[in-house]
Amino acid sequence: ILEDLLQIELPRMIYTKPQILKPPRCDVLMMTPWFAPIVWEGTYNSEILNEQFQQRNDTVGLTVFAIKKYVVFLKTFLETAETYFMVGHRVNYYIFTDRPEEVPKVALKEGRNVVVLQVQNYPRWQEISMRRMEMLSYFSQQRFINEVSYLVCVDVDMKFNDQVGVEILSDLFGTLHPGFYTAERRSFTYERRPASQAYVPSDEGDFYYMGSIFGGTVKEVYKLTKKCHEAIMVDKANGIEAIWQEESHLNKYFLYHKPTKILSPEYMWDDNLGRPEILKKRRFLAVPKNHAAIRNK
Ligand code: 2GW
Ligand code: MN
Repeated sequence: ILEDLLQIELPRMIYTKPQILKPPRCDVLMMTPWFAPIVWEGTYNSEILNEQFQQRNDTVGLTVFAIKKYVVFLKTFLETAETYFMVGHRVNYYIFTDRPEEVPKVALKEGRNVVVLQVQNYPRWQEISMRRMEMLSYFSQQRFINEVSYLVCVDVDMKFNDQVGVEILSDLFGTLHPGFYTAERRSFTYERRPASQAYVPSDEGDFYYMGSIFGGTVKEVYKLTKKCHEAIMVDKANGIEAIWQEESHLNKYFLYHKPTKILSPEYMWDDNLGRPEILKKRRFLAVPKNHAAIRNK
């Protein structure tokens, strides 16, 4: 990837110069202590990023699971992704489902494809959520590695509401949970029982990341999902399940494998949390769901 970057030559471009004494945002943290950018509106220039990415002609994979009744979320998810996700770039949508015949036909722009991957269903919802790690690791090495450069792995009960583009891409990225980005470390809902593989001691932890959107290169996503799946299996053998299922394991992973980029809550928002001043865009939104109706089998 670095080699590819070195061969990119940008055309003449006109834009206002960066100002060393006038950072674009003073109200939010733009960089972690390990020098990973935190992506907020106003901190990057899409024109430059798009030009660089365009020259590489890479494809981005967007993975989503729609098991049982969750197929109802696919139409809005795909339609809004066509409007806002990686506009102008090549995209493969990978839809994991047990109901392939219920995947809606949505009109796709050029360079964009839907791939339906049939998978089994699990009776417990916790298992449906956690088994995503197993299936993502399996398909990463079987298929995704040959088809895309980056993977973006998301929940399906979501809609795109503004641009989500190549600014999110990096070797390994996670997203700040919208409910915890201002919270103290002690209030992060990490797994706190030492018996679980997802255990995080009370004096450690950088951020609380949300399980509903993460990604990176196929290689990094493979390593992450494989390790999380293995940890989930060890827990299972020990008769323990982490408090927030695979989200807990993801948080443990990111503590000891620092993400190279972090997405602000613009990339995972829930309107139940209001509209704070620092939030200039709401790019990816939770779709309200009737828990009783949608979640029963
Ligand atoms: C069924 C009953 C109860 C909960 C989930 C499900 C279910 C989930 C299902 O019947 N079919 C299905 O495809 N799913 C997939 O799992 C779907 O992709 C969904 O977006 C994902 C996570 O379930 P969800 O969205 O209902 O849970 P949230 O929105 O509370 O998710 C957070 O917590 C989860 C773990 O508890 C995950 O970490 C998730 O990434 C978080 O956003
Ligand atoms: Mn969800």
